[in-house]
Amino acid sequence: MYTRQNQKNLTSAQKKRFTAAVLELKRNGVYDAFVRTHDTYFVPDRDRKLRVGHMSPSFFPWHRRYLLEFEKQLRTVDPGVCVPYWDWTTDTSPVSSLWADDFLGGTGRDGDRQVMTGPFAHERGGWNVTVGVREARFLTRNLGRPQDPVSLPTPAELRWALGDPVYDVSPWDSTVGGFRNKLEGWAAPRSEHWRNHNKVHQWIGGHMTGGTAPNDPVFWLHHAFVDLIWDRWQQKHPDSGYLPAVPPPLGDFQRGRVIALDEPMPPWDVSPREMSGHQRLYRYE
Ligand SMILES: [Cu+2]
Repeated sequence: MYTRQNQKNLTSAQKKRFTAAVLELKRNGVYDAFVRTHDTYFVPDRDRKLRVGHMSPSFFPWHRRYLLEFEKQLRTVDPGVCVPYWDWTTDTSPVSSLWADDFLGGTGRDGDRQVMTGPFAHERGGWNVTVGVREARFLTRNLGRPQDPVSLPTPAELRWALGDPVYDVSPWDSTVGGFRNKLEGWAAPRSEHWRNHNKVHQWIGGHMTGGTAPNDPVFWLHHAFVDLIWDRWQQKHPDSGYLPAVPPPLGDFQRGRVIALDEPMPPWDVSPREMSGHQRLYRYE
């Protein structure tokens, strides 16, 4: 049992241990295997195949397992480390301690968006992007997208998602509401495309906007908060649960494309039911 902390409360020693463990996983090749897995399972609606990681009900349990696997690897490097979370509804500044030189480093520079500060700056030698490389091997960010500003989700926007007592609704994709889609962030009026989780990816910019988003270590802190939000929703709606409870019926367009409560979520042999609680493994503080 261990405790995932709010990143803003970490001591400088804890930050150092976290980034050192991440850098070690990068060095030994484990990190890039995780980036590849995320990219492989980044399957959009338009692809007529199984969607397990995104745009589908198993978004939460799939990422919970994904974070747990990553955290397990971190803890083999340093048993005192776990994934912190970033509450992006309250810690909204592009110059907060999260983006400081002693933690994740800051935004990218003008022009090529290259991150120049912190332990993941390319020039420090420890952070080569190898998966999903377009042209450059350095990490990119564009915090807040100043040339066309986006803002982080507000507490009200998060409450809007948390207030929905229905976990997810047919057709189980990116087009309609339900807590999962409101939080994942595809359900939006035409005037504004992103909500909550997706908006955070857009606010960070650079590598965080694509299927290889875990190239940016802030991915883990973002998704730990998403994982915590799933907890909050469960506490708020104790009589609600994961849907669909059973696979869509024969003839349903989404049959074979989404995961029901007791079906395994590749690449693991674990179901959403088995991932719907974590209290014996870790807690949030
Ligand atoms: Cu994400």
